[in-house]
Amino acid sequence: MKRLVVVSNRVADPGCAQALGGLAVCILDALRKRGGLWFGWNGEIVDDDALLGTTRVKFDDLTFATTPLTERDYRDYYLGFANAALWPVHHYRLDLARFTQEAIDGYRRVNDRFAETLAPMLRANDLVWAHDYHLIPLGAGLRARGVRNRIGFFLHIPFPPPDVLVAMPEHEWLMSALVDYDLVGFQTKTDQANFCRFMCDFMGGEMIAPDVLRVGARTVTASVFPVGIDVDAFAAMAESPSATKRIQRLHRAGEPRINVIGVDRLDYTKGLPDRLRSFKRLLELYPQNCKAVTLMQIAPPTREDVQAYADIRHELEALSGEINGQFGDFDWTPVRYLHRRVDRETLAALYRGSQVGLVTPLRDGMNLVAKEYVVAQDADSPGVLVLSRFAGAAEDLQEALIVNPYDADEVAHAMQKAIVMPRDERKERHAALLARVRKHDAYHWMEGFLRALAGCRIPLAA
Ligand code: ADQ
Repeated sequence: MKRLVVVSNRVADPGCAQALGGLAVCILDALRKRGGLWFGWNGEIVDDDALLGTTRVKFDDLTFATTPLTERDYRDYYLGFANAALWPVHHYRLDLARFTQEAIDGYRRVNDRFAETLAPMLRANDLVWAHDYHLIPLGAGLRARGVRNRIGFFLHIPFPPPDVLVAMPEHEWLMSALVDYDLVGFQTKTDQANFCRFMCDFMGGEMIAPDVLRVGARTVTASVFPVGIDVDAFAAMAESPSATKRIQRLHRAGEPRINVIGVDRLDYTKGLPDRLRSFKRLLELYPQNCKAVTLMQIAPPTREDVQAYADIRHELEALSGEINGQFGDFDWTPVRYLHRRVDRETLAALYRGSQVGLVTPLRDGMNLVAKEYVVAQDADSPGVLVLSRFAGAAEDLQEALIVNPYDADEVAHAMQKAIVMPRDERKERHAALLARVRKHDAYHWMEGFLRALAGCRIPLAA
């Protein structure tokens, strides 16, 4: 089996297994099976270029090679281009995108440095797998340094329609870098189609086989690999005795009959203000829910150095205060908003103790919360998933109640339908959803990608 080299913006800390998300666990598992190397930023920021060394740590049979960023890199590459330009553009939010030359230069600089550091660590037969929008030009940087290995790239976020993408300065440079990979993986068919359309309409590419594009002298495979979760591990957490105790506590605390749950990083793509407005409409359109239904929204802070994130936080706090002020009573708080991280066991228990899972992003690559909610349910009396049509997960999870998150009344009606749904229908929908989540789990995703990458033709020498 070929050695695997994973490159991502952040490298997971293998010493904190409890804190790792499902994807990190599954990548670690693949690395353990094949033996491998994980390379990327260690999360530290230094103020001097002279301190930019690479640290190698061996953990079991794996090597973790990590490097810090300088303050300038953090500002320009990470905050400036990755999070203030690429993230909004890829989520169709040109209105929030900020483009500066410093940010683009910083993005080039860090990708170049990563390629320069990584290239000498590679062996002839390694499979190289780069992750996400922070590292789009990494493959091109490696090729420029003579690396001829199979290199794959997976985009965890959406790929926007060409007309949105062309509004971004330097999009040609950036997108032409993608064809230096042998395999580019997407979450959904929509993303794959947007990519192929862009390559054909704007870069002179042509489809030479299903999923295979020729662009200039390069041939690249573009396929769909929907991300999933570690189903058994998450189900075990939701069914553990400590989870059961937590659920009992949840129901004793405020005595709400029905709990609706939302769990998202506090990000403008997740549609949190629209979600609160939909909940308000639920209380207005179906007043019988007053004192009977609570929305618990867990939204930990993220990227707080970017202005758009501070704005969304204020908006959310104002809206939850407004709803609680207008509808709340001495013995009932309609919206419980927690602005912090929660450990995964508690999260699993909260999902299981909630009759409605509300996952309503305005745009999302996949959305793992939707899958976690399904897996955490008691199959004998499961809750109902209300899912945005703009989450990648909606392409597969068709037995959820699919909604348009921009339409507050539609979401309110769906919530009401979920609240009163007969048990037989809940069981039927849940069984179908669980089968889909199980089929496309984290291992299926990882194995599928690596098999496709290993099967790509070796690039010809220049
Ligand atoms: P994210 O935008 O981070 O991921 P998502 O897929 O929902 O979105 O994953 C979030 C993860 O963080 C979930 O595992 C969730 O349980 C966890 N989480 C959220 N809030 C938490 C809290 N308060 N406490 C603890 N854990 C919390 C990006 C893309 C997605 C894509 C994933 C994976 O934006 O579209 O699905 O990558 O490819």
